[in-house]
Amino acid sequence: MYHAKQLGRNTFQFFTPRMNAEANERLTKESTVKLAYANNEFFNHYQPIIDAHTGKAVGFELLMRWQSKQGVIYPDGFIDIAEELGLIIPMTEAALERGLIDLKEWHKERPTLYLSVNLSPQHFAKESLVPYVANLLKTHKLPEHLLKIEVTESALLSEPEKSINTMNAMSELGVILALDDFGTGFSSLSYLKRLPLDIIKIDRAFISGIGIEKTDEAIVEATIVLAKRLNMHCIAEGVETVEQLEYLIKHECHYIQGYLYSKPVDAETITAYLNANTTAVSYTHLTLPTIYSV
Ligand code: G
Ligand code: G
Ligand code: MN
Repeated sequence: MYHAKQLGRNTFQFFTPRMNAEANERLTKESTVKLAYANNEFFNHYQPIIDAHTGKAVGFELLMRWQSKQGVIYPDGFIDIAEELGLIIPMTEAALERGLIDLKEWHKERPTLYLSVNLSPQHFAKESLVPYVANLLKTHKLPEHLLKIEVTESALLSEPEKSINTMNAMSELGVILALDDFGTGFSSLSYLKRLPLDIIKIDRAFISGIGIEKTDEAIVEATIVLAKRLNMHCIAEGVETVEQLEYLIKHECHYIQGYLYSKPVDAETITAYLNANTTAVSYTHLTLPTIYSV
């Protein structure tokens, strides 16, 4: 049935032994994810978002990981299944709660740091999301603007009205909204007008073309201009080279996320960065974006 549905509705497919194997594999995977959730095997990594002017972190994106018996598994190995099982909501809530505890710890070093969290479309359509977040921030005594929520355009595909209501309520609460993976979806520019967005994250698919592909550069530049004209900030994702960094700074996108500064790392590593207060990297000395200078 899954196989036929994947090919579109109103169709049929003959059942083959290969599909049987696939269905079994899926079932096994589902029960492993359920068990992993019950056993608390999911944990948080964080990737710094750097202000290139200072070379210091302004905040961190929470990226979930799974410590399985086979080793660490990345989100593309479990998010789909967690969404299908409806587990993505409690999993993300648990991640957010861990994240806020870590953020409070980092605030001892620097109280302006924020946490940026990815929410799945399902979560956005849930009415209790906003009161849940409001309550959580209160419990942790955190100002609303230090939580950022990353949404993708796919949040608007299934239940657009509900999602737009949630976004408006979230924004009224004071939480900051970022549009993730900009340019990779169906990118209707009208969303930029309708949604209370504060940040556009330029997808790494375009950043990786800087210095290589004129089309990618055109898209990056246009996005930066668009964000500026709409009074939004830009964050460049997947920045890996000094050349990309220089290009972005020249075009006035100075919030940078990518391996050039740091891969996603565990909470203790972030605490260590902050305690060490590694020398800031100013963009006037562009040749030395010290890796890990948070
Ligand atoms: O590092 P990377 O492979 O970690 O992350 C891939 C994607 O997985 C991210 O773009 C994000 O959309 C998704 N993701 C990561 N963590 C979470 C989470 O806690 N909740 C949800 N819903 N998605 C996440
Ligand atoms: O939420 P989103 O899909 O944007 O998540 C960001 C993803 O990009 C995560 O999977 C993260 O591990 C990955 N990532 C972050 N920085 C870099 C980078 O510099 N290079 C590459 N290849 N991937 C990155
Ligand atoms: Mn993201």
